[in-house]
Amino acid sequence: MAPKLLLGLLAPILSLRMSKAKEDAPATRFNAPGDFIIGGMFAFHSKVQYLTVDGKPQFPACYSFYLIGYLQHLAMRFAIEEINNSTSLLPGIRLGYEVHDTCNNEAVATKAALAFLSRDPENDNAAQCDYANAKPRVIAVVGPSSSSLSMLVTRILNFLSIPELPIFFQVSFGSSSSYLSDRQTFPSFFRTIPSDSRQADAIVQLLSKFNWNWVAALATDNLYGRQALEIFTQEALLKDICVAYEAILPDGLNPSEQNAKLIDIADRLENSHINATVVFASPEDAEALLRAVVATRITRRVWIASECWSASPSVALIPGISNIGTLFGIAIKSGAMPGFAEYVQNLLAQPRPGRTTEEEVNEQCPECGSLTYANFSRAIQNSRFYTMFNAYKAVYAIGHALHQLLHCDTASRTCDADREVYPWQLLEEIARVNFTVESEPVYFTETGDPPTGYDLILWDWIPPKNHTFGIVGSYDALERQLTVNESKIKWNTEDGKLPVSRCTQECKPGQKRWLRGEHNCCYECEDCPAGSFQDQAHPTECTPCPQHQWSPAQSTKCFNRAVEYLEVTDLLATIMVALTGLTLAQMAAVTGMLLRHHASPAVRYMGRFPASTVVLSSACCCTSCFLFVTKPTDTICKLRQPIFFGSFAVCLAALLGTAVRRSGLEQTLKRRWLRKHHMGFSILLNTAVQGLLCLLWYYWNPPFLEENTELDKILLLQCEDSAFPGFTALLAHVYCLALFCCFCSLVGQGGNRMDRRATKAINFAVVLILIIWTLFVPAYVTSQGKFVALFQIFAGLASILAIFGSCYYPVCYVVLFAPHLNTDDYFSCLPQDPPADKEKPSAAEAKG
Ligand SMILES: *[C@@H]1O[C@H](CO)[C@@H](O)[C@H](O)[C@H]1NC(C)=O
Ligand SMILES: *[C@@H]1O[C@H](CO)[C@@H](O)[C@H](O)[C@H]1NC(C)=O
Ligand SMILES: *[C@@H]1O[C@H](CO)[C@@H](O)[C@H](O)[C@H]1NC(C)=O
Ligand SMILES: *[C@@H]1O[C@H](CO)[C@@H](O)[C@H](O)[C@H]1NC(C)=O
Ligand SMILES: *[C@@H]1O[C@H](CO)[C@@H](O)[C@H](O)[C@H]1NC(C)=O
Ligand SMILES: *[C@@H]1O[C@H](CO)[C@@H](O)[C@H](O)[C@H]1NC(C)=O
Ligand SMILES: CC(=O)N[C@H]1CO[C@H](CO)[C@@H](O)[C@@H]1O
Repeated sequence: MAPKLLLGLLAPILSLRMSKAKEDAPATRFNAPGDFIIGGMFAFHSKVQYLTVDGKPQFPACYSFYLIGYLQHLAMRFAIEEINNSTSLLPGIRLGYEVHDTCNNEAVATKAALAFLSRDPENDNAAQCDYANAKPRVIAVVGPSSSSLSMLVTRILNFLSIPELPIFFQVSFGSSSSYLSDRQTFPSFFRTIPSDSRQADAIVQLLSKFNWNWVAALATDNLYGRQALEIFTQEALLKDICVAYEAILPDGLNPSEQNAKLIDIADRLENSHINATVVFASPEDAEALLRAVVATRITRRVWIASECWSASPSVALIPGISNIGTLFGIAIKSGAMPGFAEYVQNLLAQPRPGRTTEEEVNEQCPECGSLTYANFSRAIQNSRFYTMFNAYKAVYAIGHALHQLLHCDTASRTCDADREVYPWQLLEEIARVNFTVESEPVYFTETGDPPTGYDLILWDWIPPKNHTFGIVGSYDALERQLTVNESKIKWNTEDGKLPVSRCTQECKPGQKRWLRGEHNCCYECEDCPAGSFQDQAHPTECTPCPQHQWSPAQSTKCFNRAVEYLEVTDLLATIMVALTGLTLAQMAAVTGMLLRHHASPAVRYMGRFPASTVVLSSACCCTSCFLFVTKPTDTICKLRQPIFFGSFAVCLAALLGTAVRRSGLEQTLKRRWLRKHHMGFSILLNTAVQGLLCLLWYYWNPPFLEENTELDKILLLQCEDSAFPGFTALLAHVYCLALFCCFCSLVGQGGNRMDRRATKAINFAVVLILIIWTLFVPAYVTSQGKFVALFQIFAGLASILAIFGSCYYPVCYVVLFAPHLNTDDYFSCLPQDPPADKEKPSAAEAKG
């Protein structure tokens, strides 16, 4: 139904060709007979005119000869002839061709497409209704170049078949629209040029490479331009490039209106100070635009030309174009076609068969009769930058597919020439081709796209009227990577330096962006504060450093903090350790002396139990000091305070017991057992209190290893003795104990002279201890850092020395230097009673 309707609508077009019926078809300029015919659609002209004759609208008339389109068709013919000559590809098979001019126009292209469908080349009306199993004259179509025409032609060709079974396929060489990658809509479309999405990627990479993020984008008013612009804007946004000005170039206006609009666009570009402009345009539109730009005297900007006009000779020849600045072009990567220049030269020199049928020539191409090689020499010189090679590759792709389909055997040089070939079979085969031509790989992805990349070209103007295109980089379509050789780029700026196109200058490393306005290319910069850093992935944020690291202000990274803790090697700690050692040494000396003279009255007066308790516990307390000057671990943190305060409390408890005895307060105790064992009781009780406080502490809020980061650049390992009920409670208990001891030694009335002296000594020691710890508290509370722990060691050592100094040194003095005083009498001791002493030491002392 639908196909018939379409044919009905197209009948007037079809009848046009019918009137041109000729007798037997000779080889003409645009046709050659062969076993298989390849169709070609090329734009020999770029414009059409809609004329009316006697008020009747006419078929559009083509004008404005398009040299590159003509060369593309020659490249196709060159490839066909090469394949015909070849003994390895399609041996013995002759390919023919049938080429039509599209004039870059939908109506003209439709006519050409329908011509391919007709059974009889001379009768377009012989259209068939069932193409599914038909064998059209043309097995494949190369072209057309423009994306919109490709879509139209693909649709027409597929429309006339059973929808799921495309009968024609095209290998297009110039249609870059990414819509054509849609396999649902264009199942039979293949192409030898990359899709526009790759081009957008390449341009965005180029902009990023040179740090241009404030750009303008202009596009032709057609499907190609609008779509390329859309894809580019999207890709740019992802890479933080702002398209600050966007415009569609005018189309279809009369020349003066069009020029006015272009001048307006150029004025805006001039006033915006945007230094980089991307132009997706057809060569004609680009030429018109750049004429306006040259007229507006915009100079020293950067221009990026899309693949369509990246090497357009007509643009390059605009007078004064060399002032516009630096022009980059994205050109489709192509290869050399050795022999092509000679081929064209020979062809144009030959007397052409087309000349005889002047009518046929004039119908398609009136200019073609007068062409000489000189017209093409410049384009052929630069053929690298045009799409000729892609037409050439397209023909080879068809040739290779046919080669497979006909089961050609290269060794025996035979093909199954009689095989029926349907276009849909060729379609399957072409999806599988994989070969190289002129060392360029040719195959098609699932979307019908090739593995072709781009060349980045730089225009160079040679005064007065010459130019060259230099290749300064390339884009790999598989890797999706643009590489640019910067040393080859000559910047056309005042100072020859890289031009800048940014809304605001880039932030320095270590600064974050403070966005202003809607564009995220416009911002102010702010230093990241110390303790945070700026990473490239989040330009608008400062990321805080992890706990174990630090950073100065305006930093791009964090540094590991130096781990510090109180070590023996620190000077103060060394001094403390030495002091501790000395204390332990004098303790050992005193102990040794006491042991040696254990029988002397002076020593016996002191009593063994309290003396040994004091010595042992203060030794323990001293030893615990070493736990404060090693690398702290959690266990050490948990152990050190209980050991320190526990032993110190035992020491004080023993002192308290002695004080109670010497001061005679013992007698005031009610219970007899208490009177007898008050010393042991005091020790037990105070140990129990310490134990209980520790239990509470460890249950509630135990000490732990702290990684202190308050100081810059340093990770301080220290034990955190949580305030309450831990450290404070232990300290308070010890302090109260000392206070009580002081109280007892003050209140008590000693029995005899010696007892009073002993009480005074204890009192003196305890008062010293109280002073030391009273001073300790404010010093401890107000200080910070690793040396704080030393205060505690110092206080502990001083307390122990105070006890030894006032209680033991006098005894030692008497024993060593005043033997005349070392008598029972002097010490008011009980007469020596060794057996009792040995069996019941505490009882013996109790009597003292
Ligand atoms: C094909 O072969 C003919 C005759 O051998 C030769 O003149 C012609 O140049 C060849 N064409 C190509 C494209 O190789
Ligand atoms: C080809 O070159 C000749 C001589 O330079 C010129 O007169 C003619 O217009 C050119 N043809 C085309 C189509 O450009
Ligand atoms: C094409 O063939 C080459 C080897 O001849 C192979 O490495 C490559 O993967 C093939 N490519 C595809 C798309 O099949
Ligand atoms: C243009 O420059 C190229 C390379 O520098 C040179 O080969 C060519 O002859 C020049 N053409 C003209 C018309 O000056
Ligand atoms: C870049 O171009 C220079 C010549 O202009 C060449 O010497 C150099 O090798 C090229 N570098 C790369 C990476 O291709
Ligand atoms: C463009 O270049 C000019 C001069 O080289 C400079 O003053 C201006 O700031 C640049 N514009 C942008 C947007 O970078
Ligand atoms: C081997 C062969 O058939 N070569 C022919 C290929 O086609 C050209 C014309 O396009 C002929 O000239 C060759 O003879």
